[in-house]
Amino acid sequence: MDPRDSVRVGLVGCGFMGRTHSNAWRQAERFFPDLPVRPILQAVCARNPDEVAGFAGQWGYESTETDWRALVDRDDIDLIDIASPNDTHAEIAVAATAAGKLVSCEKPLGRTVAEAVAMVEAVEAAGVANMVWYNYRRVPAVTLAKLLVDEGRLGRVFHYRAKFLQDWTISKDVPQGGPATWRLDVDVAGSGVTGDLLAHCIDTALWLNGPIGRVSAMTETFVKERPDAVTGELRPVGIDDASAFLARFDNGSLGTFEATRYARGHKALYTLEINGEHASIAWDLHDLHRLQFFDHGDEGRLRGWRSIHVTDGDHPYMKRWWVPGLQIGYEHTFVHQAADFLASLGGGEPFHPTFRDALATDRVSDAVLASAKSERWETVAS
Ligand code: SOE
Repeated sequence: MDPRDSVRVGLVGCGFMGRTHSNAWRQAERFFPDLPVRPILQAVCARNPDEVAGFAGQWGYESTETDWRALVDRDDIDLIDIASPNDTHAEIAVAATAAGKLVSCEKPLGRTVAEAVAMVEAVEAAGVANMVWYNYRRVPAVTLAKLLVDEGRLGRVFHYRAKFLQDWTISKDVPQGGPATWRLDVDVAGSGVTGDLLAHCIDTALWLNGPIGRVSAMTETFVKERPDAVTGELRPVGIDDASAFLARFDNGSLGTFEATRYARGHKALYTLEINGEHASIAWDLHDLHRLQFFDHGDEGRLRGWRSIHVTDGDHPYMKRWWVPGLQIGYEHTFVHQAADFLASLGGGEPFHPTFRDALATDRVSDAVLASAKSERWETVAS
């Protein structure tokens, strides 16, 4: 019998994110053996009985459900982990909270600010621990960037630049709706690349560079009609295929952001750069274990961009993995998130991003969409 406390996880959804979360709960225990709270993969829920049974067997869940309400009602579940499409987030989170569960939720928090506000109010009124899976904060190189910013190494920040580029929806034959392409259906997703991709860029930006006050945006829907994945019927497309915006941060710096699924050749190119008075930082998801750092304080003859291979024992999270020089990848960011959340439950550092942090991201996304519509600068609500 393990003397440590445990958290019995009930996962909703067994798609791409269901796999990243399941792997995270499993590996957190193995690679962070000193965690004060141990995750137990108690149950997984999805509508298709065969699919959910197969998933449970593959990832080691002890039981299955086909209705999330039954999962939420169970006494042997402590945490509801929401990895289902965006249109389910608010309803499940609010019900889970009412049942006294801890809640973790995929991004974006809500399809709209109104949904996100309801979710924040629910978790805060109930006083239950909560988190949103903005996983890129926990790429060790990005966490190192945060430490360098917090140490004041950049000085006054002038520019923040981020983009997230993909190319998987260029063909007009890609359908909307259904289990694989719900991200293209506005009723399910809430928005297109603004909520799906820019939301990552915004979350990291708010974390690294503080609040955004005003935005000026443009969006475009390049393919106006797509077949429904279930009926095959052509339907108007309601999502933004591409979204770009200018931002004014409260610290006086200027931001430029871009996300698209129409950048031929790019699959998931998330890049960010910050330019400060004394130093600059740059990071690229396709080379995720490296942080580029330029320090103007270096001796002039040797001054230049350093490419830091973030794999050493004194780099964030890296002593948990292999030996210096050996890289880790995308899935580890979720493991770090699960481990940090479990540590916080056991009395460790408070966990971020919470639902309230993710609401701030939703508010920026909302202002971006409003500005694209109004063709004017919009103030981000607080
Ligand atoms: C979309 O293709 C997607 O899977 C996003 O939904 C994820 O959040 C992002 O990390 C990768 O791209």
